Amino acid sequence: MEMWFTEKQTENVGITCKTEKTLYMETTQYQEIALIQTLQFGRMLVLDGTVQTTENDEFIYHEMITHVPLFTHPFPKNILVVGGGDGGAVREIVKHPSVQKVTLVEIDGKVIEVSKNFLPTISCALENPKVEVLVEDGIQYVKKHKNKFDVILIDSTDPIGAAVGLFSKEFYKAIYESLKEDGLFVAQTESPFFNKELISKVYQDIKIIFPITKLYLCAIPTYPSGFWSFTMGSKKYDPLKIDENKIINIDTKYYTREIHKSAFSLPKFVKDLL
Ligand code: AG3
Repeated sequence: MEMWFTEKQTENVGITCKTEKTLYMETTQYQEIALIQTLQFGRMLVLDGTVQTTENDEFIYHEMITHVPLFTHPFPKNILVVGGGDGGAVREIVKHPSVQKVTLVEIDGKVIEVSKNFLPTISCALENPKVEVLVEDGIQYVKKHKNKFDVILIDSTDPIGAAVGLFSKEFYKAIYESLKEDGLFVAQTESPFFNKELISKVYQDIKIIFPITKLYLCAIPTYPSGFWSFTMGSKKYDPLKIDENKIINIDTKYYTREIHKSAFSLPKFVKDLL
């Protein structure tokens, strides 16, 4: 008997993967967590039926959510990740020698536990001495800490349930306050094909608060439409005016100097959303 997993990405579109077995499944206070062994993508973390990360394509998302902002800031020392309990973003952040401390604030401790147990190549840096892992509400955490971080990353799920507040103008204001005077942040902002209104709204909201607002793109096979966006809000540094020589050699599979620039070249229909 063949087993297949389908994420219904929209009312009318889905992604279907042949699976070997379900390694773990549990419903927490926040969501249903599943860890599935797929043939094409390796192990896959699924939250409330939506694919969060897979062993084979996670590098694209995790490199792009981290290295673009960390190379935009000339000397990022203190980093906050909201969400991202799988640890993929943290693994990339600690590759930057300037980084002294990474704080990961994940609302659902089970996501961290499951990733540590089943996704060792993704969660491997969670035990790094520079990393502090906190299980609490990221929105409350950001509100409590002012003028503290060089870079903040919002590594969230889709804007449903507990994550809705992470896409709000009020939260972006709190992020502004939580950043140092030359700080910057990046949020994952969904698919330009399937989430057009969300992308427009988020961009406008961030633009009112941050002097520099930029959207960038990458291709991720397992996410809806395969085409993904991130939005950056920055107080001082422009990601397109960086000193390229400051991009040092760190071990990556997707991110390059060229990609750092080209990711900001937007197709006409995406530009028109902004
Ligand atoms: N967070 C973004 C996942 C969104 C995918 N959406 C979907 N499959 N419907 C990924 C977290 C990885 N650290």
